[in-house]
Amino acid sequence: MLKIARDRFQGCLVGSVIGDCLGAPFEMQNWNENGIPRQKILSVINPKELADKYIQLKYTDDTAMAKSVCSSLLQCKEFDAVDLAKRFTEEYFKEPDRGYGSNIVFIFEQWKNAMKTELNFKNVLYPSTSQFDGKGSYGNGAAMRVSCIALFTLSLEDCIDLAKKASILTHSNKNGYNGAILQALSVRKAIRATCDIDPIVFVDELIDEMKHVESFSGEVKRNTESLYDWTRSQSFSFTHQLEIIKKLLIANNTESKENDVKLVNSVLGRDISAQQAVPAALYSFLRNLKFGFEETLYYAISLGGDTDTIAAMCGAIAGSYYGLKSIPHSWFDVCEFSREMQQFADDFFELHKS
Ligand code: 8NA
Ligand code: MG
Ligand code: MG
Ligand code: MG
Repeated sequence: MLKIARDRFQGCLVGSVIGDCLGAPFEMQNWNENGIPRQKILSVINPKELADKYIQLKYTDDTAMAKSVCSSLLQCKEFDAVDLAKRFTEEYFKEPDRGYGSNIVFIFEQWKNAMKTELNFKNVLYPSTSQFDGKGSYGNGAAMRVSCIALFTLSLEDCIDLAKKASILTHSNKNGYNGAILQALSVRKAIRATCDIDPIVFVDELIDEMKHVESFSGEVKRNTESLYDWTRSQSFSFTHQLEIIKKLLIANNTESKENDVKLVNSVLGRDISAQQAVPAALYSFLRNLKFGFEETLYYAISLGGDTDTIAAMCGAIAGSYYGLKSIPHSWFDVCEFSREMQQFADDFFELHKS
């Protein structure tokens, strides 16, 4: 039996939807290297002020797709590629204006046709593996939806295997699915932490795990040059990015947020690729361990760029560690679908009790 508090299951999925809803108003609004000023963020999402307002902050594609992964795993009690593809497709055509990436929608269209002609998805991976001249998508759209896989699986191997399977359906590029694996592993580690997290140990363990994962999906080149040389390196790997995160954490720039954001944006990035968004989300969590859930989320959003997705992934990791109790009530109340995500978390929790 898995001994993890229900509160942390809830924190994971509620943290994810809250990150999505709170980050969405800032998405792609600020490409300044200094990111988004704290005052600007507080003027929109300060929990004290939101408590008096009768507004609803809408979720985006991140939650729309996470919803399908949760409901598919809970209903099928195992990974079922065709079931998940159908749910993604139905969800998209029900509400196409949730801010989906510009290429993923072609996959939904092909699946819709497959559903109409009842060919029964002979090759459910065909649309994904055909994208970008066969290279597949490396967008962050797989990573943003896989956090619940860390709640569903017990072993490390199953977590990696399922994160990959749930990703390649739409993101067959190795950086697209490996980014999703890193996100699922980060949630897994955060939710299982039994004492204060040492950020360096956390990263070192992820480096070992990702080295193993990436050794199966292309060469992982090691470079002993400086931080900047690494980021210019042609052969991208998440293992490299984790080494950069470790260097940033050791340099420990927690005193000056402005300088830190500038540096992080130049060495990690914060765009719609998994290569940039997943490390940015993980770093946001690890850098702010002293400050708690709320500050962590402000920081993730302050990077700018793909703020809803970075905040959704960071929110899932942070929520898994701090638990639902650490999330301001007014955020829970104003964010669309928080209650439903809490119910999904309860359902995953119950699975492990039986
Ligand atoms: P996706 O799979 O369509 O990828 C997003 C974009 O990344 C593509 O449209 C391409 O421009 C680029 N891309 C991905 N793979 C490759 C490749 N192999 N070669 C060249 N370019 C590539 O969508 P997704 O599901 O990964 O979504 C990624 C992000 O985009 C999400 O954060 C999502 O929220 C969305 N997004 C939407 C808006 C909006 O307002 N509609 C704004 C920002 C981000
Ligand atoms: Mg989105
Ligand atoms: Mg986004
Ligand atoms: Mg997004």
